[in-house]
Amino acid sequence: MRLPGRYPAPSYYDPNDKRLVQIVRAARGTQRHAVNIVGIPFDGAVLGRKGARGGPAAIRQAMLGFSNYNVELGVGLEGVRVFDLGDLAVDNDVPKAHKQIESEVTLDLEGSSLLTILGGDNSISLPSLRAFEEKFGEVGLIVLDSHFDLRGKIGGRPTSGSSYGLAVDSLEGLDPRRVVEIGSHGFLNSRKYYAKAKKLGIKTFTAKDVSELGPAAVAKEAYQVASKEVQAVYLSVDLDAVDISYVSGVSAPSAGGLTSQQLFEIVYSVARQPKVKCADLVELAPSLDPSEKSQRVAAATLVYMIAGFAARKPD
Ligand SMILES: [Mn+2]
Repeated sequence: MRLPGRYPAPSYYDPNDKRLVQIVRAARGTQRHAVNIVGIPFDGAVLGRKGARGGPAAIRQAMLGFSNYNVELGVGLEGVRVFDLGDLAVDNDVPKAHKQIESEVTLDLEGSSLLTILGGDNSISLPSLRAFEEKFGEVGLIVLDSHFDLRGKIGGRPTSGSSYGLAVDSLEGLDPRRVVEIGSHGFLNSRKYYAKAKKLGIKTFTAKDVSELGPAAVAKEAYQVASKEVQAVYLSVDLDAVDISYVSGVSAPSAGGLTSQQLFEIVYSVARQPKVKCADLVELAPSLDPSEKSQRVAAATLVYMIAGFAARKPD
């Protein structure tokens, strides 16, 4: 079952400045050659502070702040097809919820389109990746996150910190040498999980690497690694990759993270690539940030995903 996604109405009408929310249309099923948006308001597996179930609604609300043209990129969104498939109604129980997510996301994946999934806690990336692998076979993965999220199950259950660990352990189509993790920094990870990443052959870029190499170079190399010899790449964005000064409304805010501009540049560059067929955006917990800054950064991230798709060269 799905509940329709709701967008606010613009407070004014200017024929020279159509707002982005006026481009988004509701749809019952996934559309071809389009950006399809689905929400998963679920935070039953979060390890720290809850609130991510409010993410999809808050992101849609914050979409009101955007127009359809980007001066820096020279990219317009007037011609892009954007459809909202609504929010999944999922069980509170983690294993049940994950089964539901896996079967629903399977329905929404489509080779000519970009499916954007609004979380929800980071645990939803695991069933989404499972659906992705079932649909496309051998796949690659690019992650933006302050944490490696390479844990195993805790208490027999997946958590918001285990998605990529369980994915590389259990998905045959996901070779860890096609996994790239961008954004680790500070005292936020353990030596053991870093060693696990290295042992598995996961490519890592720290937040410092992003500053030194530049977001565009990191995005380019990440895509080369993740897309090698596969037809489909999944992009997973944990909003806690961004520094706490921009994003405090997440379960685990991070001091010393990426700037929002760095995140946008990487997301845009990756979303432009033809093999990227699904992107999730997780961990926004709007109740933890009354200033509403975090949801604006999250919504802008979604807009850069849409812009990346709009800027793709026709096949
Ligand atoms: Mn995470």
